[in-house]
Amino acid sequence: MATATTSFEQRAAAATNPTTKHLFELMVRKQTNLAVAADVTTVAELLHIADVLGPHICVLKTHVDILSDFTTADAFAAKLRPLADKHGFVVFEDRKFADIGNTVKHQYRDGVHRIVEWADIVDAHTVPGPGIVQGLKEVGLPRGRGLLLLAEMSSAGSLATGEYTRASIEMAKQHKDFVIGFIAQRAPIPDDASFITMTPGINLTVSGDATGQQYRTPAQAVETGSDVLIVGRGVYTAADPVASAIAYKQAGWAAYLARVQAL
Ligand code: S5P
Repeated sequence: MATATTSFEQRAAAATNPTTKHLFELMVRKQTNLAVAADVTTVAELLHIADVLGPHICVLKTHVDILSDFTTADAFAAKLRPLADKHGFVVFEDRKFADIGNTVKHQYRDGVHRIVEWADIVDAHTVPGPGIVQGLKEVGLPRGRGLLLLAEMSSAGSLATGEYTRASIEMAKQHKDFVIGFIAQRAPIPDDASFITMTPGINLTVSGDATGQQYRTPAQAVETGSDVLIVGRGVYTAADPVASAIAYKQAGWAAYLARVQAL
């Protein structure tokens, strides 16, 4: 099955990882491939975004370590998980683990954040080698969680290119039970539709920021094989974030339909 030619319905039916299946199913039901990057710094703002944008998104992406008033994982989960259930979205903690297997195991399971308790999906850099996947898998697989590997980045001058990207793809193939896909600018394995490609660096109006971020439009990203479009400031700093989320959702879904129907 090729990514470009296979519908999300077909990919949901074929999925073996429970998180992959759940995600594709809710994307189809809600007709959205929009992930919102809720890069705000208080829990109240994050929960507000989750509640008002929840109907329009398939993924809520968090950076829990920028929340200045985070108290306990239990309190956080008790507020966030009901919103994920109510609106039907998955929670992706963009932790970008990058250490040896033994250390990331603790960072995923322990500490103040206890990420595995409330995040359906996390992501990891591949720079340490396959031990990082092994460590995270020991914690996440028994809980039915999923991992994304960073195969490419959106920022200017990224070193995640060429051989690094190819090695990241191989690492994913070795751990298909737990690695559900990639953070990348284009589908890294275009002929394998079981992997999800999530793409940041998406904006409809600007082409970059002051610190190296580079943007493409939803249509450009979907054309190169992206399944889920990650939008941060394009939505949450807009004058009307709900209207903006709807605009991104519609642009992303139209591009997906065009891709599936064109082939
Ligand atoms: O390559 C990357 C990978 C990620 S996950 N480039 C990124 O920008 N991100 C994340 O996507 C980043 O951490 C931020 O949360 C979001 C992009 O935010 P925006 O405001 O630029 O849309």
